[in-house]
Amino acid sequence: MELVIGNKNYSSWSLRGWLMLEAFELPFKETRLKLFTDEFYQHLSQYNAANKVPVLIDGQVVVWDSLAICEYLNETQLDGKGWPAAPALRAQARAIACEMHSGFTGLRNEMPMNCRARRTIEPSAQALADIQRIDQLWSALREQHGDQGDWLFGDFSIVDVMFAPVVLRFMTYGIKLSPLSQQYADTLRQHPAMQAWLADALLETEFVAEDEAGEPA
Ligand SMILES: N[C@@H](CCC(=O)N[C@@H](CS)C(=O)NCC(=O)O)C(=O)O
Repeated sequence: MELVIGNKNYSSWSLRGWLMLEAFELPFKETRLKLFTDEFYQHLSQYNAANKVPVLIDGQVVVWDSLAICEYLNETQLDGKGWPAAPALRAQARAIACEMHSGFTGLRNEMPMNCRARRTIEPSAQALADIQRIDQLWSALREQHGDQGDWLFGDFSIVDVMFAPVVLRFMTYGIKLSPLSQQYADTLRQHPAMQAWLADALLETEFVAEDEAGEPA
């Protein structure tokens, strides 16, 4: 398999596809493109007109969306182990992953992922509501599943993959969380795959103006 991604410092959607492969120890070749360059769009145009990363290529199969990549790998490589086993928990996990995939626009717009930076911002009411919702979700899930493992549903799952960039956004903008949520954020940030991503991100030198926000902390 091959995964095409953008800059590790900035590309939050790429991190999801990449973490799914790395955390579940699935072998793949990584192709990293520089976001928003001519080379980026030229390379992506060979797959389809969506022109976005991440893209997973598995033989004749091309999957060009982070959540669809997680689902594809769950079905083809993991025998369903990417989600909780019980149908009720699986439905809840999917709802949360979809909420992350399609929502939290205040947070996403105002706090772009920027691994190397440490910034302060004044979040809008919408971004504050997003932060509060995520904090409540994480705390409630950790309270519910804390005795079954370190992750939101006990075992590591696609839900943790979906929230990985949020953990890095909170790190960059110094967002304060409740104790259980902070503990979870620290655990996810310390995951060896996340540490490897961060190490690579810190070696990058490209500056993407549209993904820079806030004042130096
Ligand atoms: N829904 C997509 C979103 C992917 C996305 O927006 N990727 C950004 C990079 S982080 C991108 O490729 N942007 C290029 C562009 O918008 O031209 C997913 O989940 O993969």
